[in-house]
Amino acid sequence: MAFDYEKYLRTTTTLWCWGCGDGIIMKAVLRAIEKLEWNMNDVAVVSGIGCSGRFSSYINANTVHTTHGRTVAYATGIKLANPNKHVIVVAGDGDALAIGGNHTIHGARRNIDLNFIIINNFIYGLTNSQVSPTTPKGMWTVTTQYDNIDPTFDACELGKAAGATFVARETVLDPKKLEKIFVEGFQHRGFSFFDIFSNCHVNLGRKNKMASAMENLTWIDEITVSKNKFEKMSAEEKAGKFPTGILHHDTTQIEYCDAYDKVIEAAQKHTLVRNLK
Ligand SMILES: Cc1ncc(C[n+]2csc(CCOP(=O)(O)OP(=O)(O)O)c2C)c(N)n1
Repeated sequence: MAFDYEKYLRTTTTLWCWGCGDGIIMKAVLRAIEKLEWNMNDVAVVSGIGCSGRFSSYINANTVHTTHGRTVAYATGIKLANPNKHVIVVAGDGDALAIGGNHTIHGARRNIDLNFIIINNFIYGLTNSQVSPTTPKGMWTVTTQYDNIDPTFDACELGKAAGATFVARETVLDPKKLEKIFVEGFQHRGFSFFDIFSNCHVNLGRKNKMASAMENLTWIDEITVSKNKFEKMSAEEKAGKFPTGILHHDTTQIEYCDAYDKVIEAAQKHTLVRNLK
């Protein structure tokens, strides 16, 4: 039987461009929610500004459409006040890694139980193609009209270095794999960091010789390799490629709401966390 997406949506009309990968990611999120049998009353979706920001408008859950770059700050407050709710955070690469880069780092560092999904389309999509921290070197954007000279961020390396305890990358080319890593990561207690490669043939592709969704997706296919294959490649072969799959999973670190409970307990007993038995 076909999956009933409408059950989870406020509207079946979405305003993403034809062929945009954002809908593939949203559907994979919804299938993961269904698989985990989460009650939508217990789900909060926090998104920033941008095409990716529309997630919170479409999904029928507890939602906040926040300011650009501040998703993790809002989500941290929601999670600390409601530690039993499932919080899904959605941000574009500009939102998560440029204007909101600082919040991303500190959310990961605290290991708060957020499911942080970066929709990485390598560009500022909504505002018509400004350079982002993941725009590849040599690509044209409206703010780099003689080509981008900035080195490209590897978001997963950043997430891992900052302290995220679940780090995974997938692409919209394989919706089944996407669903699977969401199911795995959503169950992880701690900061789950997802770097999801998506196409923006309209604002990245148009000026970079991949004006159709298929051309943009073909390029994404070319720059990604499964983690197992990647590990066997030479440094030369690895250049410009990104491994996919679960790249890091550490279950030994304390989650931030659990750590904060200790602060509450210490305050109630007029002692210090270190003195608790
Ligand atoms: C503080 C602030 N600065 C700038 C903007 C303008 N703005 C809206 S969306 C956007 C870019 C979005 O790009 P990205 O975060 O990569 O998300 P995408 O649209 O690609 O999903 C910008 C710069 C804003 N809304 N707020």
